[in-house]
Order: sequence, then C-alpha cells, then structure tokens
Amino acid sequence: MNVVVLCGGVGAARFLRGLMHVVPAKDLTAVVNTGDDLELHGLTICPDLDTITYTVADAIDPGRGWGLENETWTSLQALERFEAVRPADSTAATTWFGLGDKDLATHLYRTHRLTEGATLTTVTAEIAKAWEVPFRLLPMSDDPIRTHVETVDYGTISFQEYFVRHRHNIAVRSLKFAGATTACVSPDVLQAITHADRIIIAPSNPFVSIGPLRALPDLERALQERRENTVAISPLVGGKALKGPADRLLSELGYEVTQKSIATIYNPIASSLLIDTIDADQAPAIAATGMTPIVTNTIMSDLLTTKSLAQTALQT
Ligand code: FO1
Repeated sequence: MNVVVLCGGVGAARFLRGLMHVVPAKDLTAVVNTGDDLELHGLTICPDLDTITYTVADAIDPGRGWGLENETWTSLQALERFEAVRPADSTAATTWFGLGDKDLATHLYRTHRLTEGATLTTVTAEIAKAWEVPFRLLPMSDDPIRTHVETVDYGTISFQEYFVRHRHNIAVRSLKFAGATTACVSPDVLQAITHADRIIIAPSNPFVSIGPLRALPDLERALQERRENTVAISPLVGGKALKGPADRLLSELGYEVTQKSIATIYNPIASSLLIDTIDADQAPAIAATGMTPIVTNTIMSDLLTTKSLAQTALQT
C-alpha cells in the first residue's frame, strides 16, 4: 500500500515516527513543505525537512522539537561579537535564529551540494541516507518557495521572523507564498501523489505548513484528483493547536476556530477528517461540509498513541 504524507513542522515529524512503524519504508513517502526555508549566513536552511530527518533518526531535541539534542551553540555565540560592528542594513551575524554547531553541518553540506548543482531533492535524499531515514523524503519543489507573512504591525516579514523572532505572537493579516506560481512541483512528488493508495495530511498547520504545498497549482490539482484517497488529521484539539499558531491564524485569517473550519479548508483535497474524541460533538458539522468525520485520539502523547493514530489514518 503506497502511502504519501503531506508534512510540515513538528507535528508531522512526530506523526511520521509512528507511521513508519506501521507502513513498510519502501511504501512510504513524505512530501515536505519548503516555505519555511531560509538563507542565513550564506547557508540554505530547510527546517521542516531537517525536523523530520532528526526526529525519525531519534536525534531531535525532545524539549524543543527542532534541532539536535545535546547541541552546543559556540559558533552562534561567537557571531555576537560581530553584531556590534554590523552595518544597519546588513543581516550578517544574525543570532535570533538558533543554529547549533552540529545542526550547522547539515546546512554546510546542503549548501555546498546545491552550489555544485545538485537539486534539493537529491541533497535531501543524501542527508536522509546519512541519518538513516528509512523512507523517501521529498521536498515539495526543487525551486525556492518562501512564505511571507503580512503582519498588522510589523509589515511583511519572512516566515522565520514571524515564527521565531516574533514567536508567532503578532497579528497576521495574510500569507503569501513567494515563488509558488512559477515553481515546478518535483516530478518525484507528482509521481508519488498519482500512485499513492492513501494520502495523509499530517497534523500540521493548514496555513503555513500545508498551505505552501497547495499554493503550487500542479500539486493542488493532483491532490484534488486524489481527494477520495486522502484523509486529513486535524491539528486542532478542543479549539487549540497542540503546538504552533494554527488556532491564532484561523481566527486572524477570518475563520471560526473549529473543526468545521479545518474541514472547509481541506474539503477540496481530502474526503475524511480525523478529529480528537474531545471534539466528537463537532462531527455532524464536519459531515455537513461533505467530509467524513473520524473521531479518534489525535493526541500523539507517545509512540503507542502515534502508531494507533497512524493505523486509523490508514484504515479509514
Ligand atoms: N524555532 C524556534 O522557535 N527558535 C529557533 O531559534 C529555531 C531555530 C531553528 C533552526 C533550525 C531548524 O531546523 C528549526 C529551527 N526552529 C526554531 C524551528 C522552526 O522555526 C520551525 O520548526 C519551522 O520552521 C516551523 O515548523
């Protein structure tokens, strides 16, 4: 059974860690958001790809949910010396984005391989192999797509400035996915979507993690054609996002913070929506949108519950 998971962020990484125990690695493909990616210190950084790689390799820092455990930050601290002399219009020696010494190795390797002409798909496969990720890990595109956040009070900023520098604690007016209309969906991704027996939308942020994927016209079209084989896992539990700004963004972008809103957003590309038992009373509202509600435990508190959620997502 060929399974494809649409991923972004920490929730997707956790979900994959459970799913990989119930789907043979040769049948599993993760299609990952690259809208969070950024260039910093002359390096290309891919947070969602790296978070999945490190989580699946059991090397993730469990407290942060991103970056490597037992990390050191000497290079970042050494950069602070230059902040004092940096010209006002320079972004050199940026230290608000936490890059650990071991994590830097990934960005050094990726960046050098990209300058040698390798595609992001090729380099991602090399990094996944180096970390012994057993399934296929695909960036959604080999072309750059960047999520830009139009905020109420701080202008339009990069996703990481919103998420990290401002701790996603500022009001958002709209989201833009720069490059999405001209970027090509990678052929590997289109092939995986077309041949999938089951497509799962991981419990990721529907706007900033899944949104960039859907901003690629060819990918949205391919997903719409596979709607009947696609199930989405809601990132909301009891009106709250377990991690990240999904609940805030729903409200700031004009939606009610309900499972019905998640169903409305995913309806064009998914036929079922998995919601937590705490939200069972919202099942009829989901059914009214034309999606089938599946009520189960969606809180991935440990590997056992995550595997059970994965089983449910496969069997609906
Ligand atoms: N998240 C933070 O909240 N603070 C950071 O300093 C930070 C650094 C960082 C470095 C590498 C990486 O792969 C992820 C990092 N993240 C950090 C998480 C990242 O912003 C988010 O995981 C995604 O972009 C959104 O899911």
